[in-house]
Amino acid sequence: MKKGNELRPHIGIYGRRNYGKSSLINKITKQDIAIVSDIAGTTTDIVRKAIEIFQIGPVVMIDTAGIDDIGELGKLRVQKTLESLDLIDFAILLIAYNTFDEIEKNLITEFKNRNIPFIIVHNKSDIESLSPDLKNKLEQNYNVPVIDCSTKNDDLQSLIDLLKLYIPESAFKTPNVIGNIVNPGSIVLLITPIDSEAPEGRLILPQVQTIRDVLDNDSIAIVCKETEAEQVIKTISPEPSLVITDSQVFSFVNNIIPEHILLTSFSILLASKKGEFNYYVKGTPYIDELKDNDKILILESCTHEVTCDDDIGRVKIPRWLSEYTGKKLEFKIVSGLENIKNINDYAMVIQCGGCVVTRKQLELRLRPAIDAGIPVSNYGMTIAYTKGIFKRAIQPFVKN
Ligand SMILES: Nc1nc2c(ncn2[C@@H]2O[C@H](COP(=O)(O)OP(=O)(O)OP(=O)(O)O)[C@@H](O)[C@H]2O)c(=O)[nH]1
Ligand SMILES: [Mg+2]
Repeated sequence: MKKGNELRPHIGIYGRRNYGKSSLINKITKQDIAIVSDIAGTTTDIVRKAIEIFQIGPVVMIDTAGIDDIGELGKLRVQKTLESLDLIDFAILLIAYNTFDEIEKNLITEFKNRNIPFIIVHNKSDIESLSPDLKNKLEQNYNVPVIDCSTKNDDLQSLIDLLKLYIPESAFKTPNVIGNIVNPGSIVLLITPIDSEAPEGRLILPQVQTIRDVLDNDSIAIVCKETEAEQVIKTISPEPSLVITDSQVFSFVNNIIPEHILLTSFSILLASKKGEFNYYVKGTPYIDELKDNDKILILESCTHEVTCDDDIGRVKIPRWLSEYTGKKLEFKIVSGLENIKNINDYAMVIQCGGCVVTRKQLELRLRPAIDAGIPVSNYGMTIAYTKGIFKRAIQPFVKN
């Protein structure tokens, strides 16, 4: 499935066929986005729509196929619906006709397994309103709000108010880590090589996001290529408090930036915004333990033509890791949300910066590896490690 809109909370709607999931999406978005019909199984594919909810801001709504679908194709649809749980920050469980049994219970178990907050919406109240007994029972059992509505008659304002209240702030606010490192007014020097692999006419997403973070922190961003970096360092006054470089020129930049100036890379910065920073810090030194024939799983989150330099995961990291360890290593690259099979076969997992995915998505992506006790690292930290500058590169994020 295509990803993107990494800063928007993703809200998924789940429930049985024909209960009004698509109607609900249309009502919330005030648009005819999803096909609605009285034939059960109308929605067969995941439908995503970026919308703006007043006071929450931009979100992505995800409509899914009914969780009770049957037959060969139906089972595949249910599987797709369950896979979409790895994308979302918040779920709406839609019920109707006061029906709540194993199907709904299992869905809630799936939400809970992934720490997905949710609310329960009883629809079609114009046909049968939510019984006070069921409402009480659900509210007590699950400790979540349960509301009654009709997508046919109601304006759903109370649902939108609930969403505002219940969507966790962490789903739409990414921490501004620059603010934890430097004071407002400080100069931050960003080093971005422009070589043949750089995308034509633009900067890649992690660089753009970092510039925005620097500005949000009322700091000053100076951007140059590595070829001008030494000159910039010598001429600007006061000197930069922090230098953020593209990992690929880490060694070079490490040599020209005086030791007392903090230095890190775009992807390590990203790892501290989202992802599993502490696990990466713990997992990266495992590089020294790698043995011949160990398998390394490289996870890249994006369709790279959009954002990243795919060469890093596919060519450079394998090369640098092999050179550094002197071992014969095997690499497997998995992109996007492609299924990861046999996680226990891997000695180590290395994740990209994840600039196009939400924090939650990255967290869920790495969970199987972390649960299996497999060391995880990320692109920036792995590169820093193989270049002997790991300690310096994570120093800005280590609390003294
Ligand atoms: N009376 C009444 N009918 C509704 C309500 N909400 C939806 N419907 C009708 O229920 C039928 C199914 O609605 P959909 O929105 O397509 O349901 P869905 O859950 O998306 O169904 P699938 O895509 O098949 O899983 C349509 O005929 C809707 O018009 C409601 O609140 N009241
Ligand atoms: Mg539908």
